[in-house]
Amino acid sequence: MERTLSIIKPDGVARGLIGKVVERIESSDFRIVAMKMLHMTKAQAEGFYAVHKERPFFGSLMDFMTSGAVVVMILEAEDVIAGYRKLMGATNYKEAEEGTIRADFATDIEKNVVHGSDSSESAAFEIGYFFNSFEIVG
Ligand code: FUP
Repeated sequence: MERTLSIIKPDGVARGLIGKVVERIESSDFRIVAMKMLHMTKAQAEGFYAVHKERPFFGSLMDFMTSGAVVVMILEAEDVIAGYRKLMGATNYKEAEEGTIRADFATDIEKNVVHGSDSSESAAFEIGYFFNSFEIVG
């Protein structure tokens, strides 16, 4: 069993897409073992995306990720890191495969509705960033 961190980003929450994203996650047999809603501060978003801090889009990404509430979840399943990234589709929604969350709902390379960890190392960091052990169901 593997775990990954999923975020429904501020655009997804503001556009009323929480239910649609959760439906796709559950239909894929990814088990939600933790879930909460929060509004990140600048410092929290900067810590989360620290790997991107030298990238030209970093400032804009920080403004976006702190612009509203997000829903963070831990998903559990076999090969869920790769499986959830497949369900999300490519970062650039124009390159995302048909039927993926980003192909169907994203409006912009930045406002791409969802986040998912890209490796077991980042999943471990990202899960620990948002959740403590008491917030994860067995
Ligand atoms: P992903 O793992 O698919 O979320 O993509 P990255 O980790 O490469 O990028 C993180 C976020 O930065 C993306 F979700 C959107 C934003 N981004 C841009 O705004 N412009 C870019 O050119 C690349 C990424």
